[in-house]
Amino acid sequence: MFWNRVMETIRPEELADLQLKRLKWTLRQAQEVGLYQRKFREAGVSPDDIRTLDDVEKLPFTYKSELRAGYPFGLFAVPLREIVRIHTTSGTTGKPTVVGYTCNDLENWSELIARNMTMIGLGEDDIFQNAVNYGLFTGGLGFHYGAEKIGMTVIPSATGNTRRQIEMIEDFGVTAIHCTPSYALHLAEVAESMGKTLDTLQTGIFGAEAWSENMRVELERRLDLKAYDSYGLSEMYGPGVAFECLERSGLHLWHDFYLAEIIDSETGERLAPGERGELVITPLTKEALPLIRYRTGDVTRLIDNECACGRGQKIEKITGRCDDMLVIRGINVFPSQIEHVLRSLPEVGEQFMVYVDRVKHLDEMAIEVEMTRAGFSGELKDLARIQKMIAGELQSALGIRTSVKLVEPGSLPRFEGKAKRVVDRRGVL
Ligand code: DLL
Repeated sequence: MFWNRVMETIRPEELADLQLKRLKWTLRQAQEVGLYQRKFREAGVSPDDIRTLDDVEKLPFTYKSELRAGYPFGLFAVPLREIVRIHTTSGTTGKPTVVGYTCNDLENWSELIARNMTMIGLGEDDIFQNAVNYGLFTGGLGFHYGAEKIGMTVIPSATGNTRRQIEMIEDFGVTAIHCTPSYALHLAEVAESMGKTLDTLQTGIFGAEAWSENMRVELERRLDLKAYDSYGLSEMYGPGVAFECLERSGLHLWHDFYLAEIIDSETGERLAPGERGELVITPLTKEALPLIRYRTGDVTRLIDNECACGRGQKIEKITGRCDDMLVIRGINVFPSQIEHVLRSLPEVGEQFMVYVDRVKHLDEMAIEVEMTRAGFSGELKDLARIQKMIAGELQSALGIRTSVKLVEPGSLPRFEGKAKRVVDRRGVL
């Protein structure tokens, strides 16, 4: 099903014309911003030099640090009186990034979420629990207005009070839920402990953090639903950048709103079609906060083959962020790869934590792994065997030696929003 069939299935030639037209508009919009006046001057380019879509390569990148430096409103291209909403990113280090929206920006954002939801068959008959943080985080209000736009019955449950969330699913007959995959796992755990099977739930929309295919298998089994991946970032409105269709073989990136490139994050060179690298996005319709070639830091590749659903360009499920990638004794490891291995092992319980240290100039990775209740009450010699088996699986999948410590079920942290499973203590005294 389509929310906007014309745009979702637009022919490639028409799309290229539209993208170019919108790119030129975005460049004019960017010229209202001091940062871009300076960047264009320094790069020796003028928006008039952009005559084809490939010319975008002549334009400078935009970095998150530049958005931070513009705190709070320095990058807005419209007067503050035209801004009707502000969101910010959490900003773990330094000032947060501030994102502003005009009325048109909010309208466009809802359109994107409406497309996402309609694409997977949701609509007026669905009861939708939006179990993400409402407030400055874009996941709450972003999904809320998109879901209302297509006439779903929206329950703005936000996060927290997990037992109450589970009661609501049951009492209101919730058919679709949106949360982070980490929180979905916690919901499953608590529902099981309450003896609830949540029979009405059919669809799970999970995003805002990287999650593996094995996590999908686990969530689908335990919550008995179909799980879809949702990708977005605050700088581009929020969720609504790319989303899985019913085929679930990649996420459709909304081609009339975003121009995507994949680059080598070290050299900044554009990579050949199909190669994996850093996703760079130029949004094509943003009034308040136009961005040119924004470095998302997210690792993926473009998939250009035709999708059975009839829509265009896709990206592969995000592997992680360039800056989340751990380099352990020269080997690159993403936390999502660790998760993928652990979730394939029935002996492993809910949660894990990864610690990286430097011991005598060598990187050491230690993983605490929660066991299942049954496994934990087993005999000591079984525990030793399981520990060895997990370390062996990790070694063969990742190519590095790790020390594994088995811990009691329920002893590691749970997450309501994005999970933080890696503690890198190298360089910290
Ligand atoms: O996380 C927006 C969002 C809300 C997306 C709800 C999906 C659902 P930020 O807080 O700005 O925005 O974080 C953006 O989160 O650059 C990725 O690194 C990561 N991320 C978001 N979605 C996914 C995903 C929201 N599906 C950052 N898979 C992005 C992997 C994701 N990583």
